[in-house]
Amino acid sequence: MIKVYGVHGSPFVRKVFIALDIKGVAYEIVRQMPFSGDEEYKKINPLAKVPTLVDGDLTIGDSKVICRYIDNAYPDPALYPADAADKARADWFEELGGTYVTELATGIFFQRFMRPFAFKQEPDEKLVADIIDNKLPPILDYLEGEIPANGFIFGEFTLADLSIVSPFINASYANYTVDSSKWPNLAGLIDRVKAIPQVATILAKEAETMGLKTNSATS
Ligand SMILES: N[C@@H](CCC(=O)N[C@@H](CS)C(=O)NCC(=O)O)C(=O)O
Repeated sequence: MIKVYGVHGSPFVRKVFIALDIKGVAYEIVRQMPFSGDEEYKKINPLAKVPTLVDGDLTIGDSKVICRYIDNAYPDPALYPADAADKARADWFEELGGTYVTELATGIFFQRFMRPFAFKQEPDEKLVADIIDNKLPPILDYLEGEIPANGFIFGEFTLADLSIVSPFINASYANYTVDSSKWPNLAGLIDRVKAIPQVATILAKEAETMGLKTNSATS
């Protein structure tokens, strides 16, 4: 059976769990905490990041690489668009979501959630305010122009939608919500992605394992 190394709550591991659940592929979760300095884990993923996927003889890291593999190996239903230009655009959104957007959104999550709960430190609210007031709005404006008012970016749901939404789910755990009066398309996409049954199931498991009081990711 496929093994996925990681934990509930990581925006990257979440993508892999949801992709496998939508495909109906069974998998075992091997609990691997990020930032744990686990030397054994580095033998299968020298970057020491989660997720890592093991499928028979194949061992690979990085959610983008893993999700591409899942989509190729288990094609039904497709989780990336078929058209070459759309595919490239989906890759762009996955890259953007997994880098800059994650950096900002998980910056809020790290300060307000991880610091108090995992490291018993006060959050740096100045840093959080700088992200919310200055750094996020330009990228939210950009995303707003790329996201349709209804449905998903490419009509059907793809991992591009999830890659954009996933970081905001983490930010919502730290009381940040995307203002639907300013960014209605993005806020709507977040709600539509969260309503997909396989996404809702994984978010319920996150709430359970992380002891969350669930907040909406939009307001
Ligand atoms: N590009 C990677 C990023 C994975 C990543 O940064 N995972 C975080 C957890 S959310 C991690 O393991 N961080 C540990 C570290 O950076 O040492 C992916 O898409 O899988």
